[in-house]
Amino acid sequence: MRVLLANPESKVWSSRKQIPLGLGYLAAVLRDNGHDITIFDAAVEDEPFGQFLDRHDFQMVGVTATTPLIYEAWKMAEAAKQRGAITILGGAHLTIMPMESMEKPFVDFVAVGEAEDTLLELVTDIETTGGTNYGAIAGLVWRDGSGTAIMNRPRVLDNKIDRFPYPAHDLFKIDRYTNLQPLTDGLDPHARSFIIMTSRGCPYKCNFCSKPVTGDTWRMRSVDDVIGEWRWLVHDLKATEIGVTDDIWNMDLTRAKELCRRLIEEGLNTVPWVTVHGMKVNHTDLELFQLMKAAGCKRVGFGVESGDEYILKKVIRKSQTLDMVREAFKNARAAGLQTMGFFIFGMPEETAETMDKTIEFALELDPELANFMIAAPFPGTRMYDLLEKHGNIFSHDWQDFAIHDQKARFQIGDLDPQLVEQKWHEAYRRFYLRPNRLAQRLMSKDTWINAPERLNDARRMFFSKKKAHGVPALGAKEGAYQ
Ligand code: B12
Repeated sequence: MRVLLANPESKVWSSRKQIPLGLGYLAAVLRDNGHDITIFDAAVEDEPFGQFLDRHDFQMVGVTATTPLIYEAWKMAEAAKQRGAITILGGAHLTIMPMESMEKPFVDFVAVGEAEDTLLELVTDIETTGGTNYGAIAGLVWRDGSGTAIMNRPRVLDNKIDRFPYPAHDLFKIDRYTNLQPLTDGLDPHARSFIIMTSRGCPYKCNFCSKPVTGDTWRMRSVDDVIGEWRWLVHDLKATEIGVTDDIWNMDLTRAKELCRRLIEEGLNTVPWVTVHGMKVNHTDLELFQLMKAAGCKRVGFGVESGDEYILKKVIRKSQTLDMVREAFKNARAAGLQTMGFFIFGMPEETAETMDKTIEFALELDPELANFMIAAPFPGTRMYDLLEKHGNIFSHDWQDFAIHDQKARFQIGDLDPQLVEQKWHEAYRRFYLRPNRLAQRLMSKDTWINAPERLNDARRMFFSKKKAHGVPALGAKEGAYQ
């Protein structure tokens, strides 16, 4: 079957572009089974989606979506349906709210959860029987003869994830993607950047984290399988930068060390790599960071979230203490790695005092890069449920569910949304307007090459704008130091 897999363009998240890996996995599975697969990632294409569809003839069009991108995904599905294609949607948002999309007449199917098998079974069924077995495909939502949407039994997550082929990295226009942390310098801005996922999921239960696809599970690929893909990226696809994009690649410390040892043994440590989404501070020790350094890692990021022990333990339930964070930063630095910290402002129960502690903690840890975010309540999270019951979420427009935006999104108890925004700005000012940091920025090439954007970023991060809550800030972009 001729299948197009499409990724909508994010208006919020625009400066870092990396491949939608989920589509890469789906493409690989379908391709291995003889189907003709094309990928359209609106973030990097030159032409509008409709025009692209007019030049081709796809039998099926599949679109992926996270929560803030669902409207764009619907537009794509509608355009595909108008041209006669079978349409299917999948991804994080569809796994939380499959029926919302089934209400759209231009959506034929929704896949809930991981869909390597679901999509293959669907395509096979359509080709071989004309579509008589939809009811038997786990994880599929479809319409019966009377037009009623039916949700099949869920697909059980497979523990043996080595059986999935490597994502079809070669189907993406890789030269059009940015490096993995484009606004942070220190890494090659013209790198051929690939991402790799060595494990799926995370067992921790942080109140803000939306993980509909994997739930609270963690499943790892074998070191051999990961090394095989890494070798393909370096030797065949000529990667010059690699990003480990797991939620928690170091969950199993022994395996993490083994992976590093193998990268060294195989000579794959010549290509720099980063942990794009960070790693967890527990499950680390000095030896791990030393091995990572020797294996080519440049920079590690950690979800620090808060400098207040109560918020960390009782509100976020992060399962880490401030001392564990200190220890991880100390060890990473001792091993010669650059560090990066992610911090959140505006959790339920936050006060001026707890947010001040977060700022102080960022200053104490003093990572090369600090990324401050304002809490966003994604549906399906503990935080969302709490706010729905006891708080006030200002907007239920999914477009506003983006974390890298300077708006507070809710009120609960004594939490003051305006104070949250003030503290967020204060954090950026106090962290980056220190004389040594300012000097660093002024000496960085990026500051001068991208002067207009950087000025804009500075204005947005350092200074408050008076605005009504819940009104999206036009042109808002992600944190400039990500
Ligand atoms: C890498 C990543 C990014 C990257 C790249 C995203 C991209 N290019 O698409 C960057 C950094 C740019 C990013 C940005 C954002 N991200 Co992000 N990201 C991830 C991360 C860590 C990995 C995604 C991934 O590759 N997963 C691995 C693949 C195998 O899984 P998958 O994508 O879910 O795909 C499987 C199924 O969902 C399904 N499927 C997916 N698409 C489709 C399509 C069809 C047709 C079908 C049939 C099936 C299907 O089949 C796939 C294979 O099994 C996830 C966390 C996670 N573990 O998933 C968060 C995650 C997806 N991101 C999230 C969020 C919130 C965002 C942002 C909105 C953050 C923000 N700025 O506010 C932006 C949105 C931008 C965007 N493009 O969507 C949330 C989504 C929550 C939600 N409710 O939607 C997640 C789950 C993180 C979290 N725990 O909160 N993200």
